[in-house]
Amino acid sequence: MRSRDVSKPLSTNPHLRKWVQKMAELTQPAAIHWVDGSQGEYDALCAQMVESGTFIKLNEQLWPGCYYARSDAGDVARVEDRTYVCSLSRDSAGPTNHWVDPFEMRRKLKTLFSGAMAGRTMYVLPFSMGPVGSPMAQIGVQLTDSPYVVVSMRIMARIGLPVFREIDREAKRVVPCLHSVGAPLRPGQKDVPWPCKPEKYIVHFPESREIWSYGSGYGGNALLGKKCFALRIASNMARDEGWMAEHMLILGVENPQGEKTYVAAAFPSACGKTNFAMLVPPAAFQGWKVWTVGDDIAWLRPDANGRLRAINPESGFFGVVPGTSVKTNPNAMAALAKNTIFTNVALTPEGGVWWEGMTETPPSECLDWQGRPWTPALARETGAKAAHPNARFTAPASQCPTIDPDWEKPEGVPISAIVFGGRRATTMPLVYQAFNWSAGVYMGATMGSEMTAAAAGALGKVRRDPFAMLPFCGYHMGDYFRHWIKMQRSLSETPRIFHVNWFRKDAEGRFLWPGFSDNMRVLKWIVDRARGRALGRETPIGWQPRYEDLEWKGLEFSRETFDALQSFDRSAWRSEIIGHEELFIDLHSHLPKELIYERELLICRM
Ligand code: TSX
Ligand code: MN
Repeated sequence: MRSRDVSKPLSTNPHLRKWVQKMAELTQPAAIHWVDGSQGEYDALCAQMVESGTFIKLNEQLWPGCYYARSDAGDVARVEDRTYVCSLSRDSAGPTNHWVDPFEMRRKLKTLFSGAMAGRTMYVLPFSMGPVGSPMAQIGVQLTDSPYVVVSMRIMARIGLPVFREIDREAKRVVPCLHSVGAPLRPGQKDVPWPCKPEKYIVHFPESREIWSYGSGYGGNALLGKKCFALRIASNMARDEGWMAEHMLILGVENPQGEKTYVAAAFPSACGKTNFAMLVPPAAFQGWKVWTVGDDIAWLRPDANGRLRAINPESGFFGVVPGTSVKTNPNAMAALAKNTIFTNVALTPEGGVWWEGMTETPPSECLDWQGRPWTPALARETGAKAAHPNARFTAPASQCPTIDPDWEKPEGVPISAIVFGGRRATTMPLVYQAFNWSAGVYMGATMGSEMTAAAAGALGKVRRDPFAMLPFCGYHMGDYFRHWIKMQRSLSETPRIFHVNWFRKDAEGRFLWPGFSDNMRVLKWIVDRARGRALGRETPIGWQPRYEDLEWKGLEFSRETFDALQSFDRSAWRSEIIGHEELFIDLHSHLPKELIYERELLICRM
């Protein structure tokens, strides 16, 4: 087959072509490559990265179609302190975002991007967040000098020719995204496996709907469709257009009668969101099935009948690897068994991958995520980890055994329940239901999670993370709460709202709840409540199941433990509400009055 001339534009859109030209003049790439999104192009880019040392091809027998990458040791996670929302006024970004004057930032970016792609290829990468042509989808074009980003984006989003066709057909508004690893090459200079720059900038212009990212090749810093577009920019679009861009998984619960109920859920990091999205019901739940629509982001919009419908704007999973095993998440393990890119895990001598928590017995030797020899003995002596704690798999969603048959439906799936959650050793019961929509918004606004060893800060301290959106809301958090309150008006039927906590502990520090598959018991009650066929008990904080309201088949779980798990501790709630107040003070000038009143009502009920 004759190879195509990749420098030939694949779009006729004059605005797009002019912008590409202008950005090429700014960044000075050695070549321009218009991405068609084909398998052949993907294979060629992977082969080129194997050649250059960015990728290692894994053992084809053990890990068919899989590649292995090690990032620079200083480029291993999102950089929240280098993430900016550059709205015209500081006030519209709010106190939870880093703000810089947009004119000043544009000047800075012009300098940074000047010649930034020298010696490299600039890829013109069109992507659709959401199924191509869906009325809920949005289109972006990312210019990037990273082939790793191009192949990762092919898994995480719909890219290439069908998207160019959409741009040309619809003359649809496109979100321009400029990305450079910030490591130009002089003529003859040898490249490194993971080019990047210590000084990183992840910049959003919410009014002009632009993203500029400089200095990083990793995850949410570089795959701009994900956090930057689908959450920070999309939250601005959603507020203006009457929909919602949320940090939520979407799952469908099918009962033995074949009835399907969809649930969206928001959890802060380290709560097992991907595991919940791919939940395997306990053996005793014969005929029940949990289907996966998405594990990270949901776009929700009221349909013509006022029902809330959701799409997963992504097409892949970018999941944390450590802790993922056949035991904790067999569906994720199946999804990542082939055609997957692994970043910062350990490499075994037979050309396979390994990470902490994958198997009970570690390999007797391997190379760690930085390419250094690692053995179990070394780990015992020094605590050295073979995989980086934020190591990732990038896998096609279509490979998940529980992927929902309707996951790519252009109109989305109808949402009957919204679940919030956090990691809380005390105070928060296993599950309770908000009295109504505004009480549910209060629940989401005051969400919190205890810090684990992975995050910086005091261990065990509750960190407020409203709607799990603290790092992802692209405007003032108080205005975002108001938008949630206002959404009720465009809904004929509001989804019921719940809070769950899989992590409550007893006085000896042992988890009270087995979690994982047994979360199905909670999920069943949630679905039954949402469909108006389960009972509960009214408490000061909301509706709770009684012991006899949950299905206990196949699990020995005492009424006493259940009572401890669900118990309401008045003094703990008193300090909890003081914690809410602390958050509200920061947002005070933009807080909707409904949330003030909800807090007052909660205090009164206590
Ligand atoms: O993902 C988790 N889920 C959700 C599963 C659908 N995790 C892992 C969190 C880190 C990402 C959990 N950890 C869950 C949970 O429900 N629960 C726990 C806490 C826990 C850990 C181990 C046990 C029990 C609870 N093991 C035994 O009791 C044997
Ligand atoms: Mn996430």
